[in-house]
Amino acid sequence: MEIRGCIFDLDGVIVDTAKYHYLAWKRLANTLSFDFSEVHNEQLKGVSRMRSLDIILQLGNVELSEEEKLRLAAEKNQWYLEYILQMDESEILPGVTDFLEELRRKDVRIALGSASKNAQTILEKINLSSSFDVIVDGNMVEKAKPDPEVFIIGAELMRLEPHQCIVFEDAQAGVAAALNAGMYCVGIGEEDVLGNAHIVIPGFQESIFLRLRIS
Ligand code: B16
Ligand code: MG
Repeated sequence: MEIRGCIFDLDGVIVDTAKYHYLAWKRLANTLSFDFSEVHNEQLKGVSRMRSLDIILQLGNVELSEEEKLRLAAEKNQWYLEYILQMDESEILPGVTDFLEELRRKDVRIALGSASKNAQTILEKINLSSSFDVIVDGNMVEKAKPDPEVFIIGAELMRLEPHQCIVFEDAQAGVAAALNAGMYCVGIGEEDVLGNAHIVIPGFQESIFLRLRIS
């Protein structure tokens, strides 16, 4: 396995924006007169905005027109933006900055592969935009994870073949997308959730280079 590029998911890998998605979705559910728990929020990780809304409406047993759904999704995004506009570098998850710098020193190409349409804004707020050679976000893809599109585009823009890339993912849909793309996948989180990934690690640490054989 000769690894030339690394593709990073954003939410749950670089930063923990799931907590802000949760607060904004909960507020939306509450305006529709039902509650939404953090346990339910797990189902939304890595899932697109409109699919997330469908899952929430199903939980609350609410049926709405497409037009109304678009309006609610936009409203939720406004509330979510209020949170992410307050973000700064302190929210980068432990070990990420060192890992990205080490990859740069080793001349490994670096891409972002996120379902979020707010990815560029978040990277700017945490001052990490320049760490990525390529950024693929929810505005650039038609098919959501587990479709491999987001990672295939990432590899193409890095001018690499899928087998030359590692994907770092925290969500089941994202792990499936990476495997569907024919890439090596490192799960970030818990083994019992991300067991389909090639390896699972709790977070970024130095020894990971040895395990991944990036020289
Ligand atoms: P937005 P990722 C995903 O980001 C989140 O995990 C998921 O919860 C969210 O619904 C999705 O982005 C869309 O986000 O509403 O900002 O477009 O994990 O793929 O980086
Ligand atoms: Mg994620």
